[in-house]
Amino acid sequence: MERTLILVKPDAMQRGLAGEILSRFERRGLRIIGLRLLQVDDALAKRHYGMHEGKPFFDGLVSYICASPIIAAVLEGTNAINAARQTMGATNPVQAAPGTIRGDLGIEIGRNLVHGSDAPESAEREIGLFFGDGGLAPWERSIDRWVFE
Ligand code: DAT
Ligand code: MG
Repeated sequence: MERTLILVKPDAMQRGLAGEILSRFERRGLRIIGLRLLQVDDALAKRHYGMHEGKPFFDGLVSYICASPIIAAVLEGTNAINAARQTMGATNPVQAAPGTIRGDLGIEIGRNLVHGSDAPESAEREIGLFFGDGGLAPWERSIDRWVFE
């Protein structure tokens, strides 16, 4: 069982695609154990995207993620990190496979709809950034057994 951090980015929020995007993860079998709507500020954006500092697209990336309220979600499931990234599709929507979120809903690399953690260490770090003050509600196994076991 693994956890991953998902962000529904401002372009998806502005286009009214939040439900569609969360629904695709849900239908895949990933459980929502944390969910919040928030406005990312410059400081949080720079921490979240710290590994990209110095790259030519960094400033644009930071202002993009701050452009409107976003949804942050923690998803849990078997191989949740890789499962979510498969459902998201490749970073550049033009290269993302049809059937993926980015492949079906986008065309611009700078407006690629969704973020997902890329490794267990980044998932832990990113979940801490967005849910460090709590707010996770892991399901009781007695409840989820009916669907997932
Ligand atoms: P991903 O979001 O698939 O994990 P990443 O971590 O390499 O991709 O990059 C973070 C974000 O930065 C990505 O979602 C979109 C933006 N980005 C990456 N490469 C870019 C590029 N060459 N030009 C513009 N934006 C880019
Ligand atoms: Mg990444």
